[in-house]
Amino acid sequence: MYTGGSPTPGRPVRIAVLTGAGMSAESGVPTFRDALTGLWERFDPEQLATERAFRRDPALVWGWYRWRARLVAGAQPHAGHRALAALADAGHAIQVITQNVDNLHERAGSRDVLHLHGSLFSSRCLDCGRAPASEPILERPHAIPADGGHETPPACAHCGAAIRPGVVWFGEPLPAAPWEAAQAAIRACQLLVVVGTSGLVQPAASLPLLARGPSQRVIEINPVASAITELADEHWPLPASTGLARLASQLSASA
Ligand code: BV8
Ligand code: ZN
Repeated sequence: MYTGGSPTPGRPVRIAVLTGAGMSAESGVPTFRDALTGLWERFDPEQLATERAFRRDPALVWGWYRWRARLVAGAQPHAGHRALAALADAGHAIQVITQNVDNLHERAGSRDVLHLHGSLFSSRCLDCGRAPASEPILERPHAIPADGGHETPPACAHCGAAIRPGVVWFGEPLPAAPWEAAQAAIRACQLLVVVGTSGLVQPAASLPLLARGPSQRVIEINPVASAITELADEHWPLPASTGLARLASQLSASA
């Protein structure tokens, strides 16, 4: 039961929501570790999601992201994504902060989503950093690669280097603006809801520590315990869609 931050009935609640790969699972988007099937099965995600892997075999890594982007394009936001968008429409001050690189929060109607780990849909040049004229990650022809994986990345029109996915790879710093804004939102929130993350990837996993103020509460929504659970005031052992729908109904009841 949300009994936190004692918002005044009828007054909007300041809510920060930190989501991980589990938030997209019910939309059919595999979690980060599940996204290694077929050609990529033999790889460790922490080895593949790196600049080093891309420089070593650009077609293997670009092919992996193209495959993941196709999965996202074919997926739909679920009731949990829509519940978050509805809470904002109902006047609550909601800041969605995601570790995910998909666009499901935006497609459900959430605005100003903070992407701590970048996005599949913001490719840029590996060397000069320029964005291509049009986003190539979903460009046709989807000539599905013969081996189901390798696809040569396009070349930068400016310098000729390879175009890379617009995600944050392991060993790369998080983008400063979303990172700063996420910390500020969590420090200022009355309620932090952590959804679908194992809490293993730093520095994102340290964010819940900023919501330990006396009038703040942390609720975790995850079918199983995670590294976040011990930091949370409440752990709801529920999938994201059910947990967020329940939160929305409790908040509208208290309004
Ligand atoms: C950095 C984009 C420094 C790419 C990603 C040793 C110790 C500590 C840290 C480190 C270390 N060695 C290295 C590090 C740092 C490293 C790190 O944390 N490594 C970990 C693995 C040990 N971090 C970094 O490298 C970061 N950068 O530190 O830079 C720096 C500073 C200055 C200058 C230079 C460098 C960058 C990290 C970002 C990496 N990029 N994504 C891509 O997507 O391909 S992270 C990637 O993995 C995802 O984005 C995601 O964030 C993460 C996976 O985590 P989760 O989201 O939690 O997903 P997971 O599958 O683990 O868990 C899913 C959960 O959902 C589960 O709990 C499950 O129970 C639950 N679930 C399932 N179904 C549902 C559900 N929940 C609800 N409903 C359901 N239906
Ligand atoms: Zn370039």
